[in-house]
Amino acid sequence: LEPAYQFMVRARLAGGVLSPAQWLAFDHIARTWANHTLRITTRQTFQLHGVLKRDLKRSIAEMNKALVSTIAACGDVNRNVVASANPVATPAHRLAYRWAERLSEHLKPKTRAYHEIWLDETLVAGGEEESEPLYGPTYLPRKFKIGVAVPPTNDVDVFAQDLGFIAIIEHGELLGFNVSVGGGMGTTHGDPSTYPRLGSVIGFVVPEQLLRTAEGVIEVQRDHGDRQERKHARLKYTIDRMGLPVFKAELERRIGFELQASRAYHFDHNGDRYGWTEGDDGRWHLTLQIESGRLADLPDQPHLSGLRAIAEEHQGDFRLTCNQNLIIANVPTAQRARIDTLVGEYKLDGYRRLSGIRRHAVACVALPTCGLAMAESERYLPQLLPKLEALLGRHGLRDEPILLRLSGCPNGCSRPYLGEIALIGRALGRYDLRLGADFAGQRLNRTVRENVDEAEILRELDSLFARYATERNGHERFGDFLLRSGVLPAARHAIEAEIF
Ligand code: SRM
Ligand code: SF4
Repeated sequence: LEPAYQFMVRARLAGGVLSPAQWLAFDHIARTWANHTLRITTRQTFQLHGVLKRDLKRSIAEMNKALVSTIAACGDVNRNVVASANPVATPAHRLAYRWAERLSEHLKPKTRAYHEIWLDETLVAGGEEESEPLYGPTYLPRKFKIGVAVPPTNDVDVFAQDLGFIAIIEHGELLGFNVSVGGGMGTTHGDPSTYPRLGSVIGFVVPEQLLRTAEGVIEVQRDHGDRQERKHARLKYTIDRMGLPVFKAELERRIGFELQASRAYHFDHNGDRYGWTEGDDGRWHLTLQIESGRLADLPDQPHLSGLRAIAEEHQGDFRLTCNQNLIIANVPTAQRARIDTLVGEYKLDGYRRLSGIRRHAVACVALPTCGLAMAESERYLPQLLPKLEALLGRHGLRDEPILLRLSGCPNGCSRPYLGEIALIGRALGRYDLRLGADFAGQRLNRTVRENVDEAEILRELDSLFARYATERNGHERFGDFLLRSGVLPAARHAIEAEIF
């Protein structure tokens, strides 16, 4: 008798967009074969947890029936391409999203093995080498991630991506993209040869050069990435080993053109805007806050059912965000009131009452499903937040926006190295406390206390909040204050996103 092995299934949803019909398919799969929850991830897609081995094939087939694949959502290939979650604001935004979709499609593995294994397609002769012109027979040394950001919003944390594209839009026209390479978060406790790294901006390409540029970066990583030591296999280490100028020259040699000088851009923040916003075409978009991205039916918060009810009536689409939130997008004016009614009825209107820190809190899954977790994260957030809110309230900072990121281990799935405050799991109940990132995903934080428990974390933060409340300059952000005031020593090496 085989044990009841259970699996996590992750979908591929470029830019986090799905139709109401696709939403209903996910809802059905979650209720039938998973643990009755849907989990919005930090890469804008859904994960399903608790799928039993015998139900895996049915769940995956059902997703494919709804025209959603799980191919390359994991593995040593290009993963889900993330894109600014408000690509409907203007035509240029829409165009930037289309490019993200094209990247996703273009870089998808060509193998039919997925279809043969999961969708009962007839076996086709021919090796992977022939069928994978880009990845080749051995694929990449490691996972590879791409994000497309549309300034001034850096909701995709573009500098955390192996390859980031920053849309340059002037007078409503998409001119092209700045190219950022070598971002990545994961580290290993106690191993200084591993580190988080912000992407380096190496130039600008016009839209027609986008796909070839992405292929080129992937080719260089494929051929130069470390295949001996898995810990050093991500693109960030390849670039630091080769040196950025050599990497860039090799990229340009392969793609056959030189990158132009990078263009000016400015990011304001990396969060989501909650509530209703209007697009240029008169349609409306409602951003809801979903704590840790977990949609479930709790007795006082029937969120999963609420979204099913909305999907049954909604005429637009849904957009998942990299901050684990949800946009009910493209709502015609006439349907707004009905959506508001459903949102209220199913207690999805919490976004109206959020404290500043709750608006900007992201937590990775961690226990009980993540096999790599060293400490709690998603399940700890609801306990930690009220304590932080109480401290902030005491110092008159309840509404101050502060980026909080929790990860159950140093792999950094909540991109914690970009939190103004971050906790990174060491052991049950113990975390490294990191502080001092900026508010727009352009500066890494640094470790302030190692392996401390909640009481010590709260004590440390209480004294810092007290100073912040009295010593900050105007609207100075918490992370910036910590640096300017000298609470955090000046960095020994540059940590701002590098402009090459
Ligand atoms: Fe992650 C591994 C969850 C985004 C860095 N991540 C995992 C696994 C699959 C654990 C495993 O390998 O056994 C986790 C599954 C937990 C579970 O029970 O569901 C997991 N990662 C997640 C998600 C669900 C976190 C979330 O709370 O939303 C995110 C799913 C993304 C997606 O939809 O594709 C998720 N992971 C990230 C990010 C953020 C991002 O991509 O923007 C990072 C940091 C960025 C980066 O890659 O550098 C990230 N995950 C990792 C790493 C460390 C990689 C490294 O270079 O060291 C691992 C471990 C590994 O790959 O060996 C990992
Ligand atoms: Fe698991 Fe660590 Fe990722 Fe959290 S950061 S989901 S604990 S691998």
